[in-house]
Amino acid sequence: MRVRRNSIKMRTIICFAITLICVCILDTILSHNVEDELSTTHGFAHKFNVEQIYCYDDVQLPKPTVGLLYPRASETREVNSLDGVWELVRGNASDPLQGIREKWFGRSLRSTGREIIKVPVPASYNDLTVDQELRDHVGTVWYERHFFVPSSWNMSGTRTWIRFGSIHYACIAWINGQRAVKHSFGHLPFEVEIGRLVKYGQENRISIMVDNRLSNSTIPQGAVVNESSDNGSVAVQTFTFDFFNYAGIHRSVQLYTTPAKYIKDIELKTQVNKQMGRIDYRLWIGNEQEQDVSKYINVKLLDRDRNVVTHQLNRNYHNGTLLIPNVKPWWPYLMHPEPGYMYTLEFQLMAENGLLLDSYQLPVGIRSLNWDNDSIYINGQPIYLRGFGKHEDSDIRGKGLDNALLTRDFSLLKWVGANAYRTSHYPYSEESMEFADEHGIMIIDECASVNTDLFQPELLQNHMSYLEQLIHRDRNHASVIAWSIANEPRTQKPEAKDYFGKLANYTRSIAQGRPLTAASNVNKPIKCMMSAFLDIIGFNRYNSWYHNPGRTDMIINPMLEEALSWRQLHQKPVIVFEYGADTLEGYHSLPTFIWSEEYQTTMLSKHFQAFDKLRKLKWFIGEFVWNFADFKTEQTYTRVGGNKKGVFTRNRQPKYSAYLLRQRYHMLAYKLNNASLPTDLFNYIIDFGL
Ligand code: BDP
Repeated sequence: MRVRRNSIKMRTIICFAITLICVCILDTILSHNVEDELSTTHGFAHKFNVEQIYCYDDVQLPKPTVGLLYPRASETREVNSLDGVWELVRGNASDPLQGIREKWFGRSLRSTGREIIKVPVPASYNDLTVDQELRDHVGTVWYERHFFVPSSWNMSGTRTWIRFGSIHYACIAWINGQRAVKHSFGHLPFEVEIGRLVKYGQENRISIMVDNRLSNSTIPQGAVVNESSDNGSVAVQTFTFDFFNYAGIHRSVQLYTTPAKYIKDIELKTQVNKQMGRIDYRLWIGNEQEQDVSKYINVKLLDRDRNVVTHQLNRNYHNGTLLIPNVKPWWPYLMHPEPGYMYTLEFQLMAENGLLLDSYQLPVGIRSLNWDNDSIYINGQPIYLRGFGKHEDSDIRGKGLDNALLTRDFSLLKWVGANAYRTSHYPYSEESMEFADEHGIMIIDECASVNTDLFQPELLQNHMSYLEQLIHRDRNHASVIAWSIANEPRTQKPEAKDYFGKLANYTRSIAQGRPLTAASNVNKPIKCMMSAFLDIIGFNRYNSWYHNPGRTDMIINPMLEEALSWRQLHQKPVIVFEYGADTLEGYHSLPTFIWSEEYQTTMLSKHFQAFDKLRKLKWFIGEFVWNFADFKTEQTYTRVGGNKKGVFTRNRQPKYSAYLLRQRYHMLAYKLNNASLPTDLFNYIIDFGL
C-alpha cells in the first residue's frame, strides 16, 4: 500500500516536473520572458534609465528566407482559401499557456467547455464583439476551424502547403493535433508544407494559438505588467507606441499546392535605359536534388493585355536576363500619363521531353531606381514625394485585411494627388503592395520597430530577422523605393549608435537596390545616433501641435532650421515623414483653434510655405502628412476616440483640410511633372471678364 502511495507521489512529482519544464520551454519558444515582464512596474520605456553597455558580438545574422511566393493558381498549382468564419476561445489572461498544458490542440475547442465565439478571418478579434474583456485581452486566444483537402491533391508529385499572410504577434498552429508551424512577428507571412499532417478527401482540423504579448525582445517592444484592479491583480500590456495593439489572424490563410519539383522562389531586378528595359531574374527550385528531370525554363513577359512581348528558353534555370525593347516603364502616379504599368512574368519549369513541371506568374513593374546625396531617381528622373503616414486600421475589422477598404484608400490617395506613403509602423498586406504597384504609389516600406528603447542583443537579432523577412517579402515590388528600419527609436541614447550601426550594415547588405531610411524625432539632429548610418534622412516634427500648440505662427522658421541642420550634418536627401494636428471632424472655429478643421488647414498651409522654400534646395525630397486617416489608439486622455490627425476620417471621408491638400498635391504634380489638373480642383467663383 505504502509502496503504491509512494509511486503515485513519485509519478505526481514527475508529472509536475515535466509540466513545469514544458511550460518553461514553451515560454522561451514564444520569446516572452515572463519574469522580466512581471518585475516591470512602469512599462518598458522606464525600466532602465541608466546607459546600458551591450555587446553584439554574439548576434547571429539571420538565415536568408527562401520560398513564400504569394499563392497563385496556375496550370500546375491550386489555391484554396481558409478565410471565412472560424471559432475562437479566449485563454485565461492569468494563465496564457493553459491551452498548451491541457492540449487544446488535440481536441475540438468546443470540448474545453469554454465560450466559443464565431469570428471572421481575416480580422482583428478585438472590436468584433461588445465584450470589453476580449477587446482588451492580454495573452493567448485559440482559433479553430475544420476544412477539407481535395483528394485530388493526394498524388505523388504534389505538395500541399499552408500559408498565413500575418498573425499578430506570435502563434503556434496544429493540424489534426500535430504541430505544424510556429511564428513570431506580426505583419509578415509564413508557411509550411503539410502533406504529412492532413487527411486528403476528409475533414481536417486546424487549431492556432495566438499570443499578443509584447516584451523587451519583440518588434515592437512592450511589457506586460501586473496591476491591481478592483478584481485583484490583472495583466496589463504596456507600450509607448500610438496605435491599438490589435491582434488575431490579420490576413488570409491559404492552402495551396506545388508540384514536387517546383519554383520555390524568384528574385527580380529591373532597369530601364532609354527605350530598353531589362529584367535580371534568379530562381530557386524546390526539391532540386530529386532525380534531375527539369532541363530548361520558358520565360514569357506578357503586357497588360496579355500579349507576349518577350519569350526566352533558358537552359540555366537558376538565373537569366530578359531585354525588353520599347519597354513601358513603371512610373509613379502623375509622373507619366500611364503610371503603374505592370507586366506579368511567367516562368515555366520544363522537363527535357517538353512536359510542363511547374508554372508561376509574377506581376512586374520595370523601372530603374537610384539615389545619391541629393535625391532618389526613378528611370533617371528625380522624385518629389507627396504623401502620408498611414495605418492599417478600420472600424470593427481593426487591422484585418479588407480589399474594399484598400480600394477606397487608393481611390482617395489618387483623388488627393498623393504619390507615396510610408507603411507606418509595420509592413502592410501583400495585397496592398500589389495595389501600390498597380496605382503607381511609391512605398517607404517600414519594419515594425516603433519607439525602441532598450537595445539588447536579443532585440537586435530579432530586428535583423524582421528586416530580412520584410525585404524578402517585398523586394520584387516596383513600388518599394526605400526600407525604413525604425520609427522614432530612442536614438539619443549612446547605446543606439552601435545597435543601429550593426543593423544598418546588415540591412544594407540585403537591401535589394533600395536606400535605407528611418523616422527620427530627436529634438536636435546632432543627438541622433542612428541617422549617420542612413541613405535618406527622415524626421517627424509637430510644430504647432506638440511644440507650441495653438501657434501656427511658429511653424515655418523652426521647420526650415531643422531641415537645414539635418542636411548640414549628413549631406543626404531629407524628408519630413510626419507633421500634423489632431482634428475633430465637424468642429469648426474662426479664428482657428486647435482641434478645429480650420486649424488643421492653416497648419498644413504654413508647412507648405516651409516646404516650398526647402524644395528650392533640391535635397528636400518629400512631405508626408500624419496621418492619412484617423485611427484607433489605446485609451488615454490625449486621444478622443483615437488619434484624429487624419486628413480623412476613420470612415474615409474628407475633412476640410483634404481639399487644400488636394490642391497642393495636384499643383505640385503639375509644376514638377506637367501632370494635367483635375477639372474639379477649384470651384468656380467668378468670371473677371464680365
Ligand atoms: C509620432 C509617432 C506616431 C504618432 C504621432 C502622434 O511616430 O506614431 O501617432 O507621433 O502623436 O511621434 O500623432
